[in-house]
Amino acid sequence: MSQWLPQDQIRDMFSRAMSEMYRQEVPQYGTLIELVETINREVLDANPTLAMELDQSGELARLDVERHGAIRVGTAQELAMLRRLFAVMGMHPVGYYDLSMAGVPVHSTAFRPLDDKALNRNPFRVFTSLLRMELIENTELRDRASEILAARDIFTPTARKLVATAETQGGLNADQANRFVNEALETFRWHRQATVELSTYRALSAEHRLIADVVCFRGPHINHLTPRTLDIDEVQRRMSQVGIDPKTIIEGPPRRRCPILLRQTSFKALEETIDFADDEEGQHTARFGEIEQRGVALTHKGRELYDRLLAESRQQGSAADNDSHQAQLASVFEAFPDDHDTLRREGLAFYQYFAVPGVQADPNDDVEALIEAGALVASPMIYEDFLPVSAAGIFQSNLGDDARDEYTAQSNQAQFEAALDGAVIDEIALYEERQQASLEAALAAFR
Ligand code: OOG
Ligand code: NI
Repeated sequence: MSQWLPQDQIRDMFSRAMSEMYRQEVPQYGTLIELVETINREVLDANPTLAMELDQSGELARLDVERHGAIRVGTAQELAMLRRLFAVMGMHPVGYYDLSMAGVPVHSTAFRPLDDKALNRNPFRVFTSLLRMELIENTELRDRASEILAARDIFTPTARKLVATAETQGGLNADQANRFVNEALETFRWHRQATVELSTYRALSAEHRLIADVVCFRGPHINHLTPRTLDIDEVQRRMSQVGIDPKTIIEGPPRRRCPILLRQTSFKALEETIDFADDEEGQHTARFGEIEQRGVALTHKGRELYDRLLAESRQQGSAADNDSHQAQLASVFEAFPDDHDTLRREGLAFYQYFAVPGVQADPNDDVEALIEAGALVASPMIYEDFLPVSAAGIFQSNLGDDARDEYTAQSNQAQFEAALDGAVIDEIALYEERQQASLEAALAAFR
């Protein structure tokens, strides 16, 4: 046995510590978690088959701990150090999201675990955005922002040291891991004290609220921590009963028999009192709440169909309320097959294959024949990533009415990767690999 604590365990410790910290920082988070847990229990009680399927795929166990958070950083150095810090916990940058086309001057990735075992242990993800400084038009303000960012270190000295230790040793022992979790948490903590005077905050905020949020604080406070629900429509309906006011529409695909990708809703950011460096007091909104429901991951072909139908629905104009929005989406998405056999056969979605114990079969048979014969089961592979259009909707709903039009900048993955000091992993390639590996393992069972 290795003397190092498994990365999966460090990530699990970290995600629990983060949840505890956020519960204390944002009381509504606790209320939301209770509502989601209640509704998840109701769904499972009412659907024993679903409960059994989730149990078999290992998803039931992860449901209660599953969270994603989000942060926004200001410099390449910060992003590159985060990459190293998350790697200690087995989290790696997956996917590239350009949000400038939606009027948000950032591009992003998600740090998350990669393989089946790690995902089932704890799929904790952090959506991480980097401010695109070149999109600040006012050069004086841009220089001021760069100066302010250059003067801060968002990592504690001990966190930096332990990351380096993990890299050279190849891991952390239990005591080091405990310290690492506590020290890493500091980077994500909320700070009521801004690093700048109120006037600087106001000037940055006038350029874009998000710029002020990234630049004016000691660190990239975690701005939401999202639990996963099995029924987002029900959560949306019942949020107001627990005193939470959700955004108007649920982002993503409509409700379906076979959920696909990701549906999300959020509630408005808190108004928080900030102490500025010149002893002035002011208000800032940074933190909000969000809920998500995850469905099956789509192949390139499936994703193209999703993007096309979403665009079609958006062209019909935005609906006034969630019910009409969902009705409009549902009618457009009738063109998207809604049973797993068709989704699989048409190569629209990813599946994990399992050999049914005790059934003899010829491993050279066609996959569909093996499924037909009851030798092989295909279980939907959960989408582990994010959706740029949805993310833009979440950003905008929380930035308020002053959200602006598109930036003309091009998406720039190469620039993002240079800042990250590493490549982002292609999410579709990962699903493909996992699907293929599960099929090979299942077929090997028949030999
Ligand atoms: C991130 C918003 C995107 C999601 O779930 O799509 C996001 C942010 O506001 O920093 O978290
Ligand atoms: Ni989110």
